[in-house]
Amino acid sequence: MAIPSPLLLLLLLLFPSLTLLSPAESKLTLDYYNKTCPQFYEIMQQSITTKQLAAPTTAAATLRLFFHDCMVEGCDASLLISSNSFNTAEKDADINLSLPGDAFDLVTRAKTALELQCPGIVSCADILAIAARDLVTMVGGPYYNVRLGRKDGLVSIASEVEGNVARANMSMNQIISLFASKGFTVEELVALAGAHTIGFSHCSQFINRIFSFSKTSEYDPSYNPKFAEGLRKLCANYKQDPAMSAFNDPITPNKFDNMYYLNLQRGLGLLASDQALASDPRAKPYVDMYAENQSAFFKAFVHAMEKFL
Ligand code: HEM
Ligand SMILES: *[C@@H]1O[C@H](CO)[C@@H](O)[C@H](O)[C@H]1NC(C)=O
Ligand SMILES: *[C@@H]1O[C@H](CO)[C@@H](O)[C@H](O)[C@H]1NC(C)=O
Ligand SMILES: *[C@@H]1O[C@H](CO)[C@@H](O)[C@H](O)[C@H]1NC(C)=O
Ligand SMILES: CC(=O)N[C@H]1CO[C@H](CO)[C@@H](O)[C@@H]1O
Repeated sequence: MAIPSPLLLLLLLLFPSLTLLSPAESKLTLDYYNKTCPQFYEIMQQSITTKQLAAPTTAAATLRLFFHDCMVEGCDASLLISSNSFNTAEKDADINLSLPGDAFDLVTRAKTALELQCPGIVSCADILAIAARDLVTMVGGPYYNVRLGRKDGLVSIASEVEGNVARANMSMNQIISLFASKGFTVEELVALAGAHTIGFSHCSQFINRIFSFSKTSEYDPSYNPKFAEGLRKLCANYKQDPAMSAFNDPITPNKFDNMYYLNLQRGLGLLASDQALASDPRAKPYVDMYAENQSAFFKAFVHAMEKFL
């Protein structure tokens, strides 16, 4: 991409979702690098496999990184831009504190390998998109098409992350309208949230659900009591050890499957935003459908992921 004109820059600042669904992006194609970098898929596959075998948390870290990158200014790898003394970048917004290093490391490694073969051709945004897809597939999830040709963004502003990224303590109304503002229906939101079938969350993200929850209950009564008890033990010392984390899916934590939805039906939703899907009348029918039918979940997940441009 050429250096953005001040007007474009202003537009991007005013309408952060502009790049997500703009007509310009419809130029993305499946075979974008076939001529300019024929080794693209092979190099990606190699970088991804090596990294995932060495660090199995890479899959979840990368999927989350891709999602967050896409929610702010479209999938432009702006999340990879570093801060400087004039600008605090997206990746340094406090919510990004927890974005694990493995995903950044994978993109850097793949980019380095690709630069050796096809200098200056492949964008980091496309690397991140393919990595997320291949890793989802590698841990048991469905394969979906990733159209290529994204340009890396030059704009990355921490303050834009707030409000564009979903928080565990947001109300269902807030989450639904956030996703709607990015072009996603409630059905798509519920399908995308199924990404929490892998990976983990830090105690700080659900601590208010397990200690001093209310006057009448020490923990959130929508938790399965045994699960709440386990989490209270796990997180007892989280202030001393802020890295302490729990699996998002306590039953099959490393497998991309529909267990997430079955968990929600049993009070095993880790985050408040997870559990809320199972009680909200707009979201619940999809939770129940995906809990019952993994193919339906995979089909909806594929459809929603293919919308991230
Ligand atoms: C529906 C609203 C959502 C909320 C409120 C939310 C919130 C969170 C939070 C608070 C964490 C834990 C972060 C940490 O402690 O490090 C997390 C982890 C994660 N999220 Fe979400 N998320 C949402 C939707 C999504 C979507 C749509 C995706 C992907 C398509 C996604 C993928 C992930 C993954 C894979 C992890 C685990 C990361 C890891 O293990 O490193 N999330 N999410
Ligand atoms: C592009 O390359 C991929 C991987 O090598 C291949 O599967 C695909 O068929 C190619 N597409 C076209 C249009 O040549
Ligand atoms: C939600 O959580 C964030 C940190 O994750 C915190 O800054 C914010 O104050 C919380 N909001 C509410 C309403 O609790
Ligand atoms: C499960 O979902 C798939 C995909 O939507 C559908 O074709 C199939 O009929 C569903 N199976 C059942 C038992 O409902
Ligand atoms: C605001 C803040 O604490 N940002 C941190 C984000 O994470 C990086 C490391 O990944 C830290 O260096 C920043 O200080």
